[in-house]
Amino acid sequence: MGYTIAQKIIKDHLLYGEMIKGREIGLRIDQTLTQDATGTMAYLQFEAMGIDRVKTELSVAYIDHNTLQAGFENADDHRYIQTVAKKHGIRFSRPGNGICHQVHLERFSRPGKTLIGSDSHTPTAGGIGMLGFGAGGLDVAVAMGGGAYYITMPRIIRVKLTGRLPDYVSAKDVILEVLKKLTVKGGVGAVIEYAGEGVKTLSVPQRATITNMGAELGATSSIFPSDEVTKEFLKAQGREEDYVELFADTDATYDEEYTVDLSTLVPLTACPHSPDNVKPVSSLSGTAINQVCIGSCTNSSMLDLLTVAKMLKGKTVHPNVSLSISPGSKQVYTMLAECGALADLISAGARILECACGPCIGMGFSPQSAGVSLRTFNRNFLARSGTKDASVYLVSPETAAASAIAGVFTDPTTLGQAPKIELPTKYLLNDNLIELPAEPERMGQVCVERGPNIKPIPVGKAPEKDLRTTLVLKVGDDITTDHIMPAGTKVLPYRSNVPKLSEFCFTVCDPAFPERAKSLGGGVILGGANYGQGSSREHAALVPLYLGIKAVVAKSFARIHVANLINFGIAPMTLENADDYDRFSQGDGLEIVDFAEAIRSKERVEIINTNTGAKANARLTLSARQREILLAGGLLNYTRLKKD
Ligand code: MIC
Ligand code: SF4
Repeated sequence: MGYTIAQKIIKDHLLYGEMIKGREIGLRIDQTLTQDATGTMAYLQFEAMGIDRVKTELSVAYIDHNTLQAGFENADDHRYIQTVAKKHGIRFSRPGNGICHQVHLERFSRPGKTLIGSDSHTPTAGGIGMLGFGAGGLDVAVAMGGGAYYITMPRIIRVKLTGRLPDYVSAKDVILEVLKKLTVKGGVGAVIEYAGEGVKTLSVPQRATITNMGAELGATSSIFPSDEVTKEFLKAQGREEDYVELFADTDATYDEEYTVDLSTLVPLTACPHSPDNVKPVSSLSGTAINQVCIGSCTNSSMLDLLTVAKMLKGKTVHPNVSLSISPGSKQVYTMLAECGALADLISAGARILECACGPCIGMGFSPQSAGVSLRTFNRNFLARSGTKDASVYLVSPETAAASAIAGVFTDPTTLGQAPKIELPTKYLLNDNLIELPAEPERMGQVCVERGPNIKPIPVGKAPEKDLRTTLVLKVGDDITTDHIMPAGTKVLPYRSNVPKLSEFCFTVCDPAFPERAKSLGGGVILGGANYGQGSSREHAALVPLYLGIKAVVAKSFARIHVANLINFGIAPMTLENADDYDRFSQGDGLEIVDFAEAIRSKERVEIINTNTGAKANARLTLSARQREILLAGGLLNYTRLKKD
């Protein structure tokens, strides 16, 4: 039987386990990346492991998220990451060099290799045929130390692309179409593989837009074949030698298959507050808008911004609209400047932001009260923009530009013929903002600088024999990590200060939660379906740990978050019968007899509501390794125990 693309890469990197769907497997990781909002924690954990030098082929630390420096905190964290990277063999992409996924795609991604990153959009690299996974910082730290990265052997969903995109319809519309079909839960446990004749018509940056938003499907990863188009891109990036051809075998089999005919697609938008709430742009035509943001790791490539520049040339952004543009990388930014496109953007009235995540993570550019914001980003979760009552719509760069000029939702296909954009056959190559690490013999001379904002990391404890506690919070379906641990200008500076960060935990849902959890000494959280979707931020587990959360019971969990919970010693338990959710109310007393023993050896536990006497069964779907981690009180303790 033949292999799919992902299966081939997995087979080449398999360290533990068997390639049987649903079983846990351990993979050798070739490359890692971190960004600054998760990186500080990842490197603190790497240091705690006591390993001198990274063991990967390549590890890169990017500074792209926390670039608004309203106090000393972010700047201190950047300095810490710069020095720790220099000491331990990690390349450092300086602030100003661009968004991690865009820069990695341009300069380091390699078909056929594995990559994990402490950021959920790491599968962006699938656009070049690399198998990328978003992971918690601790998992990245372990991989940097040469340890395996564990995932559940995925099922494979094949999305066959046929035809060619019409004028003004773009890669963003392809992934929005897939999100409409599969929803934010449809990719759970799966790798999405793109195939078919339509693949050839898409450039690598377009493919990367599609794999990037596979994260929004809940997918483990997404990947395209590595073909002539990939080769051309690598050649234009001066890296032709990194090319390897990679296709699925013709007799490979798939768990699910879908076809998307590119030629029938229309401009789409994801309406508030979920990336799968997709409608045609035309259905909103004429609706007034206040803000447009173009950029993010999804849509900030040369292709995207050249298209926008052509559409804005000689025009003026509508007076009711504020337009921001954040180029994805220094390469993109410099090339836009050199070819004059930047001047076209500036003169149309675009507010040019630095090449970083910016408004995508709520770092400035929050919309006005009850504002309507069109963004080329990948997430429109409630409050993520920094304005809780704003309505954020996800759109393509083409829809964004057309609407920015008109001041109302505008379907760009109504504009007639689209501008023709030629992608460069040679990109501007200058890696001067990527600092190399110290030579191994000099690493002892590097002094790691730590600011006062870096506070000790909470460490988990072994589970209690019997768990008697309180249901400290009950929440609904599709809770994102932005609900659990919000980001934005006010909160992000505290990513290395868990006590301070804890004041913001779950406040989007319930402002009283942090105080209540503290006064009760913690407890259990009850969630609905797809609990923990979105970002890879391990703070969404680390902070609940600090607040005393012992277990999370939910109807179902998102992949990265469940791994983070286990890494920090919080037991994830899945309700056997989703209706039992209704048998529990916030504030109820809970009891799980023989809790520790259940974690050691049982598949299920009985949860007793000590207020009402109601009972519910919950599954402990854990591998033997995960059980040991929970029994040790988390992965750091487990790794230390293994070392001794
Ligand atoms: C995001 O898009 O939500 C982030 C910010 O990039 C996160 C990482 C983080 O929270 O630091 C992600 O996607 O993992
Ligand atoms: Fe940055 Fe936004 Fe991409 Fe996250 S999704 S890495 S915040 S640009």
